[in-house]
Amino acid sequence: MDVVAGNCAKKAMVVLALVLGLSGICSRASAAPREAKIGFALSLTGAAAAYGETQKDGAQLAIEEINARAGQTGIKIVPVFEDDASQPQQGVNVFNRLLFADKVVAIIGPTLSNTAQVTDRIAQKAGVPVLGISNTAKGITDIGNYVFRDSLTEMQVIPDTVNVVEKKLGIKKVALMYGNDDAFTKSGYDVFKKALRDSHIKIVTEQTFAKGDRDFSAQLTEIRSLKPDALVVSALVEEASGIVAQARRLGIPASVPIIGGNGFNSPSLMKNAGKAAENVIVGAAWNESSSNPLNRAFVRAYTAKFGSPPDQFAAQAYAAVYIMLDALKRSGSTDNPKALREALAGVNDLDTVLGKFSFTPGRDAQCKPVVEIVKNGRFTVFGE
Ligand code: 1QQ
Repeated sequence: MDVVAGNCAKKAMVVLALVLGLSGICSRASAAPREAKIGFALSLTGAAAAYGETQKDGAQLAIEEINARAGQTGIKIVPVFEDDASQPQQGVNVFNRLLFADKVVAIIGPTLSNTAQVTDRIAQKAGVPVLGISNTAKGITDIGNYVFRDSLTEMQVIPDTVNVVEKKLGIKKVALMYGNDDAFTKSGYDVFKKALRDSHIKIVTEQTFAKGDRDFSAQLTEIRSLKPDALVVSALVEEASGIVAQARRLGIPASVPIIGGNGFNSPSLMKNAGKAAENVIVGAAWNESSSNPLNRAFVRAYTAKFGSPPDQFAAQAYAAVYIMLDALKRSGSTDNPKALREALAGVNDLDTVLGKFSFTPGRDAQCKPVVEIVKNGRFTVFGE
């Protein structure tokens, strides 16, 4: 009798232990979501800091929103933010740290194509996905199948910009200016040149400059003497601001529009160049006024948190974190870079602040460009 009772008690204890154990597992699963460690390589200092700062803000907002719902999704994003200082060599140091010390499951960034063309090879070799959020130069995703971007390339945006400008303003001859020491500014120059030729618009002069230049009077004086219908510029925003301000100061009239590539998409253009930035025309991947409900909520939340509205760079960073979340959910893991790569390749028609988002077979962004014009210090829609 005692033996039987003892057996029963033992069985009951085993059952109890199982129940407690299982419920322990279950409650652990809902209480502690799986952590996805994601590296961010952003230009928080140096020539591209104006972009990196809003990228960090956009990413941080998305991470906060996602982590607030981690109980439901089962995924918590643990970011590791690093500053690539707008320099390829610092980008290499940052990538090495993120990949081999922090062991992140993916990297978002780096800010500049000039850095990405070096760093993304390291991620490719390590088999860890990298998602560019502002790389628009040709060839970045050709580095390999672990390299993605949610930023439209110059090639995807500029021909459209030139078309819209040609149709609306009927320009016939332009002056072309570009930075000859940067992957993005050179790529933008190549694309502008081809698009202008395709539209039978004459290039009356080509002028160059380099990162860090502050005085553009020699180039602009030459340009002024040739009386172009428009000034076309491929520059990062620091140099773009100087060129725009000095062009007007040197007497290139406001009736001669200035047309820029992706580097112009930062509101620091208006902050630095003031009134001279009025009527600048630029192609973009996103505009603040988009009526997409996700975008309206994003603009509201961002403005409330940071005190000024987001720019395109913040929007692309914010979208990238949600693209990662979508892929992480489908990959079935938070620490398997290979599975995450496969899942990223499968992102399809995802609702984002950039609109419905998919990757092309070559892992570039597939979303709609917009042509903007600066009015009263804001980027407004000029045409689509
Ligand atoms: C690039 C760019 C820059 C203007 C943005 C950071 O588009 O480097 O590709």
